[in-house]
Amino acid sequence: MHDDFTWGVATSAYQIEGGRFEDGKAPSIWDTFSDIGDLPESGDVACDHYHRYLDDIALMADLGIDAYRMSIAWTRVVDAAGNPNLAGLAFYDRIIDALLAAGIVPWVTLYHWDLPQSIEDEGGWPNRSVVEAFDVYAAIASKHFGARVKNWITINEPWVVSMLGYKDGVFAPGRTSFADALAAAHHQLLAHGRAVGTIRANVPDARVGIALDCRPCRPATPNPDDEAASRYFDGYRNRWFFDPVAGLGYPADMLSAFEARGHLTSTTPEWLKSGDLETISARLDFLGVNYYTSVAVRHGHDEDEATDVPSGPYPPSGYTEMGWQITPDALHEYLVHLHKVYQPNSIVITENGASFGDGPDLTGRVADIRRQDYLEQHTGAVRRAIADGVPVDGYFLWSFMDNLEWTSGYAQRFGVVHVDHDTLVRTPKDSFYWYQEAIGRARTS
Ligand code: IFM
Repeated sequence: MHDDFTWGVATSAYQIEGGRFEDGKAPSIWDTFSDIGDLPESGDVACDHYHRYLDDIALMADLGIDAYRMSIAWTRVVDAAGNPNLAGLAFYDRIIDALLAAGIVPWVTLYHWDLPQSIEDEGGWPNRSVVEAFDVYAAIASKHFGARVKNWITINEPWVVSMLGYKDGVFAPGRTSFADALAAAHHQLLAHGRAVGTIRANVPDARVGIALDCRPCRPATPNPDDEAASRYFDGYRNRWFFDPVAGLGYPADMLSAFEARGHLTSTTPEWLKSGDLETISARLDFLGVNYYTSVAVRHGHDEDEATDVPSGPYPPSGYTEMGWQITPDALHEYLVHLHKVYQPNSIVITENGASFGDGPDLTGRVADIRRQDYLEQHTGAVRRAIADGVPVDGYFLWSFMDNLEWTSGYAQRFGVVHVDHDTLVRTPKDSFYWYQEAIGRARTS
């Protein structure tokens, strides 16, 4: 790893902040979803980072990271009329100032799933007017924080927002139309492209990227039906996002497949306007990649993630408690693939990590050996990709601390810091010390 390689940890606003009613925060779609849905827990208090951020930043300093990837809650900093909310901006001022004072570089994500409810009420991501609203937000945030924040991520995991939120209805806002999900995907990518220009206009030395989630896949068997299913899954899950961002437009095979399945009325969708693809493929300073697992795809399962395929192409070395296969080789292979096909000038792993439920033993120690193994294997995969010539320039571990894992509540624990969700006491896990040492070793090697 080169000297400028960035080692960091990542979180997102709704998953850690709490402070739902503080300082004029407006409701987001996740506030609504937790109010009306059948969720185990809400983010109303979460890790109470809203009030405990100084303690959390002190732990981050102890961890020895270069950078902290956080998200801003749109609903804290912009009011329903599109004007800045000064009290909300001041909360992030305090965090950013504390990070900088601790020698930690802030990387700010603008959108990590918490759409203002007022915008959802006007149609949400499927309605093109969201692009303008996002640009107003990006302008407010980049003008306000740009002197101190140079690293910007526009949107996190647009596949999840579109498909789980608007097609499957299992995430906020809980809608179930494939056609709307495709429009939601397009408008997120368009909002991303517009925001790249807006951020650069306000922060001339900004480094801007997007965080795309990926699920590398292979056919479960050489059977042509499995091969076709895998090709479709790859298009639906990965290429639909990576291709347009890289300037290749929407994949032609998927436009036809979506039309054939009735998700689009034509291969020239009505939401695709002249100039959109140019906006979406704005030059990036880095491509953010979130990687957790890979899948083997079977015929009949080309839109789901069947994890029970016994002998997939990437034999898993185990499973995390999300039920996800542990397949570090797929990360290595996918990084090589991204480099070859899309040639980004820089790749940053914007998320990677694992859910394991280990808690403190009688001495207070959290011996989360499985997470250490996972991290060791995946940072090893990143090293191998770099040795193969892939320009990976950073790695953000998901997550700094146990937090609200969306509809799974607090039961799934991704943190290197354990959080007791009754007392909110933080306890660094063994993986925290493993990461601290790994960063130290990388700096001196
Ligand atoms: O917790 C999430 C995060 O919000 C987005 N990426 C995947 C993580 C683990 O599921």
